[in-house]
Amino acid sequence: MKSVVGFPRIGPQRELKNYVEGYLEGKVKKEELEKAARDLRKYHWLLQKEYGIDLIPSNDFSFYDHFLDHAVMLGAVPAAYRILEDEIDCYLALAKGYQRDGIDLKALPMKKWFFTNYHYLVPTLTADTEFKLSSDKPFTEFKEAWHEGIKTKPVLLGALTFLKLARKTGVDIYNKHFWEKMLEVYIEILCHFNTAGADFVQIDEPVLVMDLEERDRRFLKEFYGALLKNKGKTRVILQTYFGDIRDVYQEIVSLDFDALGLDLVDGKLNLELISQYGFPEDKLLLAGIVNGRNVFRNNYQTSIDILQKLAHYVDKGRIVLSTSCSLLLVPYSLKYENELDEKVVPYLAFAEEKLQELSEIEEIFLSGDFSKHSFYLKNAELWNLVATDQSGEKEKEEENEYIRVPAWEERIKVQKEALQLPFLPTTTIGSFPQTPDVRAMRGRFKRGEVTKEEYESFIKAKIERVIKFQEEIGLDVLVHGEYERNDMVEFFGENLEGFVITKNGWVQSYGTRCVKPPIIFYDIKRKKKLTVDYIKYAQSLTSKPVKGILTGPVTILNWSFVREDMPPDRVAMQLAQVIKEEVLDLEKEGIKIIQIDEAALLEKLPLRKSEHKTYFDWAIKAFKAVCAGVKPQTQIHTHMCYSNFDDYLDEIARMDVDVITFEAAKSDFTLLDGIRESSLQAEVGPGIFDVHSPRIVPVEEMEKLITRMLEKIEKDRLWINPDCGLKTRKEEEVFPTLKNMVVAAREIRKKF
Ligand code: THG
Ligand code: ZN
Repeated sequence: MKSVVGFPRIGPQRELKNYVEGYLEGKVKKEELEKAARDLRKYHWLLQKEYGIDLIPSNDFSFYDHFLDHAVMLGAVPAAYRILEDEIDCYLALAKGYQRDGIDLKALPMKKWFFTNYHYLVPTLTADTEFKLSSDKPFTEFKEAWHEGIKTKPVLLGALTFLKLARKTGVDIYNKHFWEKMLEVYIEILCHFNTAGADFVQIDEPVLVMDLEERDRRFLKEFYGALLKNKGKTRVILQTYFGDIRDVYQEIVSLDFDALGLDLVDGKLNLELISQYGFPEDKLLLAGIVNGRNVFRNNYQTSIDILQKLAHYVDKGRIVLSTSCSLLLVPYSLKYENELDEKVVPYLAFAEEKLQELSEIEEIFLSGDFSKHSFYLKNAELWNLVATDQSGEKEKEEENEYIRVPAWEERIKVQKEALQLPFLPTTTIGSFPQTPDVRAMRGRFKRGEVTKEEYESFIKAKIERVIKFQEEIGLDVLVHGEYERNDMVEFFGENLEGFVITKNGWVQSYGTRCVKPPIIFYDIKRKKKLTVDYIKYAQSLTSKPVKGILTGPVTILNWSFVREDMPPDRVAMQLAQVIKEEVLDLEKEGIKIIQIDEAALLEKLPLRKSEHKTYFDWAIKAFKAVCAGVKPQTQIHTHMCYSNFDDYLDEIARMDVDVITFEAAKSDFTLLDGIRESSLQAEVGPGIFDVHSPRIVPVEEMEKLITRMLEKIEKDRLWINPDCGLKTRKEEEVFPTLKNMVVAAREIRKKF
């Protein structure tokens, strides 16, 4: 048998994005939106059926985010939003906010989904939360598929994952009084599926791969002990992914689940757990062998090895082949890629190709002598071709070879002398709004409708305009606006050697927003300067310093797909070398400030604390390798976002940057206390307005904020800037706020 944990839902051509955005803009009718969603679901189900998948998921579809769907279904949303009676409107208000007709509802905050680039919406659980079955989405989808002749496996988010990942104010999630009502809702859902004739239900508990405590184990026993008494004829799968379940394996196998889904790609230890503790004879084992987080073909030899080991403990008939996690994290299909490097294509498998892989592996596994099977032979030949010995090539450098000299205290003096900036210097993070004309022009250039010269003079005109704007409002450190870049990682992927770029390899990042991660396939080299020309041009237009903006090695790595036989630390160091070449070229051209963005430094931080140190060691080493060798008077900035880095300030201090800007406006200043108490020496720019809000922020509000920040951070250490890049905003939203920001900084300066 074959199972898929979840399928992408944005549509092979990002159809859902256009429908949802169209609906929000009032250009698409609700019926059209609903029909588009039904069509997509049908397409996903039939495709999986075509490839012979036995356990096809439903309720993995979402208009925006599956975590929000789940919160809505449990009734765990603030009453204020119910003022919108229409189900979809209420749902989208939670996702995007709603400001109309005197109603002002804010969007829920977002957070990264484990170590992926997917963001889920974070509901808040309070003492007022009243759990109540509030949506029939899972049942509707089940019926819809049944109508197509497919009996799906409905997917539900598990209780512990939901409780642990939600925000809590004033509630103890482990207190039975709090979750009793939620249990009733889960029971009600199971009963519904029983009645509807569902053979399987999949409950996702990815938090089980994290470090867990005794109270988590107790919760699992109590909650699932009670829930599973009500499963009736429906067989319940406990699905885990993103790692191994070492802290709860024995508890889980002793519960009355009918099947256990284990990730055998990210959770190598799962195999050991089975060999150590055995696997119950009454359960199915869903063996997650096809990587749901990467775009490379499966190595059949590796998978067969795992399956054969499993077969010592579980009879073949009870092993179900599965993806390691939901395929939400990979693009749809290679059939939309007609311009890819032909040498690379055979090594790639997107969601659709992964379905095929499940079929092939099953066939090989069940055939008597697998080593003669044509699928096996073909796959073995493929991987033999690229098999390289990566072990010998690793250089044996030490982190201390990357120490920047002189030390920060000395450097910062030299820099202050060289830059002559006022105190509370004002700047932006790098990108300016990518207005529709910029996107349109890039599209035309890529399609060959305008020449390189036309495109370049268009970009230069944009740079000229934004430099002029920044001078007019009086910013101290200017940027060139990044008009030449689509995405801060894709751009570097397109212009460096070693990467492969797809045409349509979109992956949902949040809601209707997608990214197109570049693929690292070869050794990385810089064949030409990447950013120097435009930044140099921008600097030629002004006497103020223009900050050169680059993406750092760890972020490029974390937002790319990387071959599984390439050790990440080694790829990070290769990336560091090419970014360093770019830094030195910028410096040579007279750029005095260089920002190396590490927006995603913490994204792939391992889920288990015991593995943090190893990660930080190589990630920080790579970052430092970029900066070592830069002149003392060249000021190195970095920018970080999307993570709670309060807990990692001492690690961040090790990056030894001169200035760091980050998102703080929303985190209530606790971060500033943390900074004061940490070993971080750098000057800091805790963003003073939230770039994700379209609101124009008044001068007085920012003055107040700066005054409060000055209670925590000395005046000579504080920078004034927005909390992130401005790429996704509209000019009319941010230009006035930027102007106000500069005025606010000047007003405060006057008070000293
Ligand atoms: N780049 C990459 N990953 C990211 C971000 C990024 N992950 C975290 C965060 N930023 C996610 N935020 C966004 C914000 C906007 C968009 C995508 C992710 C976006 N995407 C366009 C869309 O969906 O229409 C498509 C991209 C494009 O047109 O170039 O707007 O910055 N790698
Ligand atoms: Zn940011």
